[in-house]
Amino acid sequence: MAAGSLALSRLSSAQTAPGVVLEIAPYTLEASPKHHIRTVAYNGRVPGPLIRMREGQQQSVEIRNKSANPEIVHWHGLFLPSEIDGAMEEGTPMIAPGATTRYTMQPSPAGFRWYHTHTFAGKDLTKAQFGGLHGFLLIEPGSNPAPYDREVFLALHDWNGHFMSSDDGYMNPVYEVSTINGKMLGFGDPIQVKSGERVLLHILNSSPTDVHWISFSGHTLKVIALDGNPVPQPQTVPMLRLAPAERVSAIVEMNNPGQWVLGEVRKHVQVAGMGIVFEYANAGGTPIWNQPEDLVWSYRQFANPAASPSPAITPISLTFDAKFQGHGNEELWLINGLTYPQNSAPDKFPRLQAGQRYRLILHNKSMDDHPIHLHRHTFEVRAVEKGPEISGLLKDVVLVPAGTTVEVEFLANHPGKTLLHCHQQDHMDRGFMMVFDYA
Ligand SMILES: [Cu+2]
Repeated sequence: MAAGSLALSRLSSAQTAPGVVLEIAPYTLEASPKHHIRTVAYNGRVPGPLIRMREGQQQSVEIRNKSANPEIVHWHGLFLPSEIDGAMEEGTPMIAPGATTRYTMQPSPAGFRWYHTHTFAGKDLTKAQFGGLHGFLLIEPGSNPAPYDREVFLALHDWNGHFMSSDDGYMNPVYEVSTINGKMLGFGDPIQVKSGERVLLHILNSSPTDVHWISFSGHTLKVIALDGNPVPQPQTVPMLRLAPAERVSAIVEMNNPGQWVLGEVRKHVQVAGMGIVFEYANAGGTPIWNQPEDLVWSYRQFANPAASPSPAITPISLTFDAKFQGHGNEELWLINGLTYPQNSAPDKFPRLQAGQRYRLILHNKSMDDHPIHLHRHTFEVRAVEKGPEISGLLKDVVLVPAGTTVEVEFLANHPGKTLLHCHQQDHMDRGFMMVFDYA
């Protein structure tokens, strides 16, 4: 990345923000005194450091790979050129073991983003997103109204997975350990709060494969942003659902003194460790968990009704399905009947035109739910769940439940190779990807 280095030295004295340095190296995570997980991490911690950047301000980045395998850092939710976005399928170079890469970026859009590895795991459920290579990234807007007293960043993650054959014969990862910010419930430091505070929670699901359901006992969550983008209709909800790679930003009024658990609603996942204690100043007693009865979530409640018929939009129909390869074997994932990279040959998919608005019709014929992520763009969710069309819900990941169709629109205004894929690592590894090219 010689060009990147030159750009760095030319700009560093003028307008470039102080550099972000990420060092990728082996690390042993202590999820609890009985759970030591050998993994790879950024800067010797899981999650990696919270990175704050200013929207539009030139930012230098240095990535040192001190691990034994080639690495790559994807900046999830940003509008970056394909060469640095962080997917080899788009042409970003891998960083060889022992190598360092440097480049500059112009971070946008503002909001809660994240960064993570974008490598292949295959049968090794310690690699790629199964490991510790993920961290929070906050792109601060030019002006920050900050109507809250404090921000708390939480990352949900699952560890020590192994493949298990499900009823339908497909192989799915199951996990022994689940954490929030790298710790099992009861083994991390409680989050200290004060009565009367307004806390802005930024929650990331960095799980390699699993959807998570989160509630905060004794409190409600006012959702103000999804995937870092303000929602048109903020709502107070009893719990959150986060598919892999999704983010939820929610305000909590700290008005119920005591010690409370924020955790996974499904008991077996909380027992595996997914929970964290919030402790009010001077509160005694033991942490309380109130078990909700039902799982409740809807994207629709945060959106506006669709206003008027959309202008000229080009539809692109994408059908997701699996090819069964025999009982107990891993299935192959197909988009319009083809797996990656066969599905991304120039004659197979439409080449996007810059300036054109597209509607992706995501038709899930399979028996699994898929969190679909589009790189380098934000999309607007237009059709989801049952009911009329919606507008104003801006995301970069959308969960497409089994047997349903979800429709999203995006403006093709960032020319360059663009990856669309299922964010479930094992699905991605088995062909659930495709690359759009456009000039
Ligand atoms: Cu999937």
